[in-house]
Amino acid sequence: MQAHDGMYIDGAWRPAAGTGTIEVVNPADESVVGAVPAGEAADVDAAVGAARAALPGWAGTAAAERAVRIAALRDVLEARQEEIAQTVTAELGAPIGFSRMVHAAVPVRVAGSYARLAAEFPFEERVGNSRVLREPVGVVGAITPWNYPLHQIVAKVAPALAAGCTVVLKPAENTPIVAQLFAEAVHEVGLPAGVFNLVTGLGPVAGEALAGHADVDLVSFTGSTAVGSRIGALAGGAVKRVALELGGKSANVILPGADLTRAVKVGVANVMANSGQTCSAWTRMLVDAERYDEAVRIAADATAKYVPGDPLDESVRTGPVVSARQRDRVAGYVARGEEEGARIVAGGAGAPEGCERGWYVRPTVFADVTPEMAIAQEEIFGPVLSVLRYEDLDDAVRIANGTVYGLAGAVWSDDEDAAVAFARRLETGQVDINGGSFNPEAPFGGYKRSGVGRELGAYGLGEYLQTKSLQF
Ligand code: TXE
Repeated sequence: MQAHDGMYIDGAWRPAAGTGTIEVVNPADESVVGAVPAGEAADVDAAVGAARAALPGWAGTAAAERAVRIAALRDVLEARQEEIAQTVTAELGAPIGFSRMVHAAVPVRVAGSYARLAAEFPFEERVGNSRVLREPVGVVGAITPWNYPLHQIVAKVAPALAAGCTVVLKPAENTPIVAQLFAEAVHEVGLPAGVFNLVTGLGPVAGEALAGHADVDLVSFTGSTAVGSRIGALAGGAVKRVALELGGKSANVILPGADLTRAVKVGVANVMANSGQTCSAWTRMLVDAERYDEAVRIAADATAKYVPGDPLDESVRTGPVVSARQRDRVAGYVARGEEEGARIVAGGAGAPEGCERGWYVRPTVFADVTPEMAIAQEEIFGPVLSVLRYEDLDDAVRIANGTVYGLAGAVWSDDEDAAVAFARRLETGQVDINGGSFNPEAPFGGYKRSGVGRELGAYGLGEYLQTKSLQF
């Protein structure tokens, strides 16, 4: 796999300040995929300087012209989808079919939506005797995770560019090569030098230097709640804007009368996708006491079909998790669930059969989970589903809202109005009704400790704008 040994700064690949490198390892077989430079504060400084210098030109470029550039970027991402999918599979371990369908395809849709929005968004409006101008916030520091590596990049960079901001990206250390591919795409469409810059590196070094940089106007971060809270504190101290997309522990509430088989099977698929490494995954399934045993049986049967294997095998739906650390984290929670008295009905501890190499875990379902257990409270970030029992709708609301998180969720009912009424009671940023389907323009983000701000669509664009009013 081709990796650049420099940083993309000011429109060119430049040597890194230091000599340190980060090895990128394939989670499926532990082979080394490539190496990227480990950026330091000096690299971040150079990138922020380039972004600052490029800001007046880009902010002053007509929105319609910015839209044309974003549309061109979308086209390059589309043309390079197969290469992107292969790269994500090599770095993350996602099954190749999923990499094509989601990791490579969704960013094309998101970039396309921002090409449209840049052209159509009302950057100016009249409010009574005032003219309200929506102007770019300035230089954006974007820090992204590895779980949907290209999507997370595009969901920050595309709206920032549409708004007229310039960007320095620090991608996750596990998946930096797809970020380099993104920088190549930016280069190919000829965005002015300095509008987009890439610094690869470790979180506590390059990430921290970017988040704390005095000349960054907005930090947009997706990752763990622990790091997000630290970045929020840094930004708050410096009085700069911040957007945080953090963890989740979303509830999939199956109301009495819903199609149980469908709700449970779709619920299992939602948790097992991407080896459970999805912040919005419905990791808690809530079922009424009467149908609880039947739901557990369907969930166990459905999960048994997720047999882990080589992500390059087209028939495999479950790959490894991203790292040895992530595998150990999942194993720790599986052990914890058993200690707490939950009952394993599918999967369990240890590596799956035939997966001696690579960071594989067994897709697991816990029954008899009670709301206070750690496996029902904490984000596991692996293919582990907890099935909980509720007595009535008030109980279901109490359990669903009973964590510090509030990112996503689902409600199933044979009566759509009842499902919507229930969804109104949930403290969460997104709810899928009877399965839902991904809308790249619907606002995405958290209530409570799942984050601050929204991504995607016009709401996501709004994060990168500041408002000025002129009175007449
Ligand atoms: O996340 P980190 P990790 C959750 C999930 C997972 C856990 C740990 O539960 O098990 O987090 O994953 C950069 N200053 N999510 O350790 O560390 C880092 O380099 C500035 C949920 O991978 O938060 C990377 O680019 N930046 C999540 C990014 O932050 C720092 C997706 C995320 O890494 C930094 C990923 C610092 N001090 C993990 N430390 C989601 N919301 O989808 C790290 N980083």
